[in-house]
Amino acid sequence: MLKVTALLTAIFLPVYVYATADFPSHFGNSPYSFDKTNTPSSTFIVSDQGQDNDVYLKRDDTKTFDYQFSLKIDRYVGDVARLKSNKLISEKFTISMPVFDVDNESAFEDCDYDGEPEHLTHEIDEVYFNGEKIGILSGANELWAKNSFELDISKLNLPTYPGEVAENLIQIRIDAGNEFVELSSGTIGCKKWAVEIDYVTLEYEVVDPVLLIVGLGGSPDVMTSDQSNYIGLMDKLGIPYQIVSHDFSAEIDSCISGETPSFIEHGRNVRSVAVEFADTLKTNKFNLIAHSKGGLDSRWFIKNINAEPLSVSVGLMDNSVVKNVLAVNSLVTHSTPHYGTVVADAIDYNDIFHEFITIPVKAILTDICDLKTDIATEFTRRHDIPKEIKFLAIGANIDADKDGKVDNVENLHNQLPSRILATKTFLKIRDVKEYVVEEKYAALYWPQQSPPLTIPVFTPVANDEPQLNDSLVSLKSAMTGDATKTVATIGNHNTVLRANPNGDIWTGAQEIVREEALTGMLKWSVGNENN
Ligand SMILES: [Ca+2]
Ligand SMILES: [Ca+2]
Ligand SMILES: [Ca+2]
Ligand SMILES: [Ca+2]
Repeated sequence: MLKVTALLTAIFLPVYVYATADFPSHFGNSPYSFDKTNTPSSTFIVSDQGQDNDVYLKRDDTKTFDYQFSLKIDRYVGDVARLKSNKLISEKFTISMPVFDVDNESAFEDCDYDGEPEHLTHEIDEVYFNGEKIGILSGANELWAKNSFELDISKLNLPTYPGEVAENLIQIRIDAGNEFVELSSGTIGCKKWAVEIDYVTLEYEVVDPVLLIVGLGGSPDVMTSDQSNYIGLMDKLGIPYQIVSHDFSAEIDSCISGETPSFIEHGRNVRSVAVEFADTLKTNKFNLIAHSKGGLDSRWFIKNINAEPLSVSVGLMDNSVVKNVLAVNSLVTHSTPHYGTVVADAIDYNDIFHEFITIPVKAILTDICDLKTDIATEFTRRHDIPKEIKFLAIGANIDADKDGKVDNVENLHNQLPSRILATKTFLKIRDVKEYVVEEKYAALYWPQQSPPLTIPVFTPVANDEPQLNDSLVSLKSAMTGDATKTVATIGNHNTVLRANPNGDIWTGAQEIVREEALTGMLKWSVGNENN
C-alpha cells in the first residue's frame, strides 16, 4: 500500500496536516498512471492488478471473452432516479483504459502455412460492458493509447441498499475481425493481433450525503416530519442522510471552567456519527446542515478532522480496500450563535434565569454557558471554516410586523413556551450587547466580615444599535463573517429551519437551502461549477 500525499490539500490548507489516501499504487506498463489524474474513490473505481491486467495476449478461441475486468462499487449513493431528476448524479459515467498495440493496419499473412497469404483485417478488439457491446478499442502499432467510453448512468450497476456490493464487468474480445476469416486452405480463423490493457476505470459524479446536526438539548425532533421535516426534503432529493442527535450534556461545567466542553463533546459526537455513516455508505465526504448550537459543534468537527485526519474506507480496487480521509464539502447553519447569545450571558448571570426554570434548562446549563457571547466569539475565531468549504449562514428575525414585541403567530412552534418570555429574550438581545462583570465588596451583606468579601456584579452594556433576532440568537451572531454567503430571514428559532409551503409569515429558509444546493453556491449538483 502506498500513501499518496494530496498536494492540493497542502497548498490550500497549509496549517493542517496533509490529507492522505490509501490505495494500491499503479502497477503496469502504460505511461498514463491513473493516480496522476485522480485518486481512487467511491466515484472513481479502478481495476489495475486483476489476472487479465498487464498481459499481452492474442485471442483464445476457448473463451467467449479474452479479458475480463471486474469493477466493484460498494458506495450507496441514494435513490438514483430521484438524484437524476434533481441533477444530483451525473447523467453519464465514463469507462477509461490505456491499451497497448491496437494495430490499425490490415495485413497479408500466411496464417495456415500453405504458401498463400491471407488478407487479414486490422485489429478489432470488441469492448463489452455488463454483457452489452459498447465499441472497439483504438490505438496504434507498438503504442499506448487511452480509450474512453461514455454511457448513460442507468447502465451502471450501483448498490441499491447500504452494504450491497455491485459488480460491473468490462470484457474484451481480441482480434474479433479475424475470428471467422476463411483462409486459403479453407479453414476458418486466424490469430493475428495481440493487445494489452494496463487498467480499467469507471468514473461518475454524485452528491455527498448529508448530516443533519441538531442544537441545544440534542433532540432529533427539529429535523423530523413533525417539525421542520428536513428529512422529507432529503427523501425527495434522493440523498442519504443521518440525523446527528444526542441526549447528554458536557461533563465539565463550562460556566466554571470558561472552556467549551459542550462544543468538544458534541463535536466528537458529530465525528463518531460521521465515521459510522461513512462506513455504512462507503464514502468520506459530507454536506452538513446544522441548527443553532449544532453549527458550533460542526466548527469543532471540521477543525478536528483537518488537524487529525481520519481514514475511512471508500471502495474496492481488485479486492483491496481503498481509503480516504473524512472531509466536508459544504456547511449550512440555521440561527447558529457563532458569536454567542446574550441570553446565555443573562442565564449564567441570573438576569433572566428564573424565567427559564419552568423548562428543563438546568440540565443543559453547562451547554448554555458555551453560548455566552465572549466564549462563543473566541471559539469561532479559533475554529474558522476553511475557504474551500461552501458555507451558508442563515439568521432570522422573529418580529415579522416590526412592532417591538413577539405575538402568538410570530412565536408559533418556537422553543420558548410563551410569547411573553419570547418578547423578554427578544428585547434582551435587541438591547443588550454584553455584560460587564465587576467584583464588588459585599460589605452591604456581610458587614462583619474582615477582610471584606467580594461578589461579582453583572451590568448590562447597551447595544450600539438594536439587534434583530429570532428570540434566542441575533441576526448578527447567526450571519458570521467567515461564511461564503449569509441570508437574513423572517422566523423564530424553530421556524428558521422550515420550508413555507402554506405562505405563512416565515421566509422558508429551507427552500433557500434547497435552491443554493441545487443551483447555487453550495454546489451539491454535479456539473455546477460556474456559480
Ligand atoms: Ca495461407
Ligand atoms: Ca496488436
Ligand atoms: Ca496494471
Ligand atoms: Ca411583532
